[in-house]
Amino acid sequence: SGDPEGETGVITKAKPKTKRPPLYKVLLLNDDYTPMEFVVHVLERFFGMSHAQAFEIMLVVHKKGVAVVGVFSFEVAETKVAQVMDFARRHQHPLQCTMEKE
Ligand code: TYC
Repeated sequence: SGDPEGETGVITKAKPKTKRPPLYKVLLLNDDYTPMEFVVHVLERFFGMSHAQAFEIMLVVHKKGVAVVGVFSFEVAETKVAQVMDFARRHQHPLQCTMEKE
């Protein structure tokens, strides 16, 4: 409480601004060519999912076109996207992974 600005007569409260960093959704996109088992493997390997979890999310992407596979800090999201894109490219699959601010 108090009136740190003075003069206005309006009671204000000084709030320590602890702005936390924004989070980023990592998205996996469907395509017609990447094998389902490859996508399941990607989700297990890079997103720490169980086989059952990975299969479930893979099917969501397959049916709906896209799904959020994780939410991370900018740096971690960027790394995940790069890892998935590199792994897909090395195996010559067109799998696409991207990120967007939450
Ligand atoms: N649609 C692919 C198929 O039928 C499977 C697939 C699922 C591809 C998820 C990409 O992110 C993806 N083989």
